Amino acid sequence: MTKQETFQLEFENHVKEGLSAFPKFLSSKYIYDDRGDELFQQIMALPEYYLTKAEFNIVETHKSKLRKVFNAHGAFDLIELGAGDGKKTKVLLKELVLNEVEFTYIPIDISQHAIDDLTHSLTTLLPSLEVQGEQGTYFKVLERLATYNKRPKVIIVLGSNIGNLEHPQAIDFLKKIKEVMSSKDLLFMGFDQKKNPLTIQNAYADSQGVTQEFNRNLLHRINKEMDGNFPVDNFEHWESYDPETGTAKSFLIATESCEVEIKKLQLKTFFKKWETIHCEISQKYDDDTVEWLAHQSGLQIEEIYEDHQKLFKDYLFKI
Ligand code: AVJ
Repeated sequence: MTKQETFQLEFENHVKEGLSAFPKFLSSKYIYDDRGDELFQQIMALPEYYLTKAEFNIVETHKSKLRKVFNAHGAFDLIELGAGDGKKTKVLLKELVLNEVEFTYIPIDISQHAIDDLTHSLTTLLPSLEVQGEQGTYFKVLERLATYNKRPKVIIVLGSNIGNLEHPQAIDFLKKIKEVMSSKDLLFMGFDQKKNPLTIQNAYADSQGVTQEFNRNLLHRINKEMDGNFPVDNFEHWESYDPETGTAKSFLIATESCEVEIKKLQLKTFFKKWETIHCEISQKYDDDTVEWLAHQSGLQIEEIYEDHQKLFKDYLFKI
């Protein structure tokens, strides 16, 4: 079975489980097909979605400090998990290349398409940059790199992607990264911060309804890929941020009762009016929580970088 087929089967089993459960759920992990990627690009450009701008500001403000920290032990591999379009990373890469730092940029992504696009745009922007894209799941590639690469590693994970994980899963994720790290290696990772609840609420319930379309893409994918008949327009997006736990949760809510049939799964599922599907969490953090996650995972915080509006932080960890 190809990787693609395995992932598709995983998606189908997830849909079966999530839509048979009470309360129902579907994971945001499956939003990202081509259309989902495009909608996320649109989200990053929204005025309400402060995360991308804030982290861009961090990288821009602290780039020369970061260059020195990353380069402290000489030539290194800069490994990025979840490369995306690399707007923030490009600031770092440019800083390193212009200062003639010796390093190789290794973006890892599940999508070969994303890697090819990124590699292509980088050869135009920074012709002297050494890029070695790796297609695959983060940990398989990381393990492979750890066994034959002798240079110090700087692993970067931007965008508060860890926020989609519940704390126990986040700890597993950090532990797996820690396992491939040696004493000279670094981890540089974004964590969106607790702040005025309204700022968070607005970032995930934008006025143009892009986030609604982003979530609805899950239903569109089920209709298209599993021969389903979700009346997608009858599912409205709802965002709920809990300032105590720091968890922003997104839901799709049925505004009418309906029966949905998904032929490929031989599944019929009924929605009562106002029934929910939980789609995503976007966890918000503070220093104590990140400190606790690091401690649980065997990592240590070395440095904390913040944007000028104090909305977002990137943490530098070592083992
Ligand atoms: C890609 C996980 C960082 O949770 O902020 C954006 C995804 N969801 N708007 C986030 C997302 C709704 C995003 N991450």
